[in-house]
Amino acid sequence: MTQSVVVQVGQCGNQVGCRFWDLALREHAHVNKKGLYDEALSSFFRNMILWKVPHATVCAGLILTHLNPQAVLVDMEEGVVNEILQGPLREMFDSTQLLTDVSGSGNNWAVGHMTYGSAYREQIVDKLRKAAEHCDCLQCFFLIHSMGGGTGSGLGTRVLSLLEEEFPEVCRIVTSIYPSAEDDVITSPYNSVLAMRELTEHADCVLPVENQSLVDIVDKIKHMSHGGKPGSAIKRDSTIISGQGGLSGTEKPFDAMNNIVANLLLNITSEVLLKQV
Ligand SMILES: Nc1nc2c(ncn2[C@@H]2O[C@H](COP(=O)(O)OP(=O)(O)OP(=O)(O)O)[C@@H](O)[C@H]2O)c(=O)[nH]1
Ligand SMILES: [Mg+2]
Repeated sequence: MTQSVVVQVGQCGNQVGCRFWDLALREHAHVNKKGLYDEALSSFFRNMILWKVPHATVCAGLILTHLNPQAVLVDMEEGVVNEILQGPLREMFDSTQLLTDVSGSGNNWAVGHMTYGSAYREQIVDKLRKAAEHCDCLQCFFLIHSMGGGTGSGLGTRVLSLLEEEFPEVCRIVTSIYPSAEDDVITSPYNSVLAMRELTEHADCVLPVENQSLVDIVDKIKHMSHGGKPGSAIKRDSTIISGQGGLSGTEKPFDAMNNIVANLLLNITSEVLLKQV
């Protein structure tokens, strides 16, 4: 069975990443009602008790204990990662998977790419290697980041080139969130262009997502679910845009948009996550 590692960089990367983990668990729980740890789940999560038993092999039928997402969380501000550590997913991550600084990249690609990229190079490589070592057969890295923010665009693309350097044979799939025309980050067009060049050089596959399109889709779905269109098939608490019933608790401003991206990622990986069911 192959495994994937998710690398979430910057505010946007981490917020989208969390929606992904939340929805992945809900999706899997929906089809695996007995709560068993199976091979499908092992492609994205480690079952911690199992992994503490020497020579244990992953096999279907084991009870879920403590799940640990195969992820590395990087942000040069602490806020979002701290929020994750105080939220419903807090039990899942451990400190070896996290890398934060305090001041952020100030929406500046160069600060993320050059300053933090150089300062944290060793630590990032170390965390990526640790995540890779936990996998029997590492197939893919999923990088999630924004093109508009300094950390997401700058450090995110630096992480991408480090992945290529360290794991040239492992596939790199990047989910890049592009800014909308009304983006409040004034430098986002510059950051996006600089990051785009790096993507063309170092990514195997890029899934570009435009924030404006997400806003439009959320508006449309909300309109339909509130009876805007007769015969609408979208439920009010549909997981397409809503985190209701999930681990997220109260909805934050970007949640509905991020749920769409998380759904997109789940659809790509569903073959892996649901293979066993
Ligand atoms: N879809 C979506 N877009 C986001 C989210 N958070 C921020 N953005 C967008 O991402 C861009 C800003 O990037 P951030 O990810 O906030 O910045 P960062 O990577 O943390 O970088 P610095 O704050 O400069 O260190 C803007 O275009 C925002 O609209 C999110 O959770 N979802
Ligand atoms: Mg930030």
